[in-house]
Amino acid sequence: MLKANIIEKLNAQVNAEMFSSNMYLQMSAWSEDKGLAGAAEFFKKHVPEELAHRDKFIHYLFECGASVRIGALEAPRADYNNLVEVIEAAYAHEKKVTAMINDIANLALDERDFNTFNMLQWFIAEQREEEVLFRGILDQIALVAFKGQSGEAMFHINQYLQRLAQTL
Ligand code: OFO
Repeated sequence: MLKANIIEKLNAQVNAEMFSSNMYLQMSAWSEDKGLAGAAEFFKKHVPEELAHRDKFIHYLFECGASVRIGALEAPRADYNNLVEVIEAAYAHEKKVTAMINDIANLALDERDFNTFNMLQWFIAEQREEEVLFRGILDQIALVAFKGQSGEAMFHINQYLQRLAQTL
């Protein structure tokens, strides 16, 4: 039996994962608009991944006999000045999600809810991977001195994202 405060946080996380999915879909659409097919593919790969995260939380709530409450979703940011800004926004978002997951883990420990704490281990590892992924892209961006300008560096990063998309 889950405590009400844990159920509330898990339901909030269900919404957060749906927001993440929409955010990546919007980032993919932005990239498509700019002719960045590699970036568009890379971001699109994250869309079902985030929905799979949502489903893991929903499944856990069901397993525990708790109710699922879907809330309203904010529209994700649609306008960016360049691709560097998009990647930075994705990285910042993943760091925010990591903080949310850590917050639930912290509460689970406070409540001695070891099942929830155990379930969250998968997400803690996943968030580490997500942060490593985006930090790695930002490293490549620095390496080719890409600051969002059109030209060789942008071509390079778009291709790099295309290759990364194949590995996701
Ligand atoms: Fe991108 O990990 Fe879920 O939100």
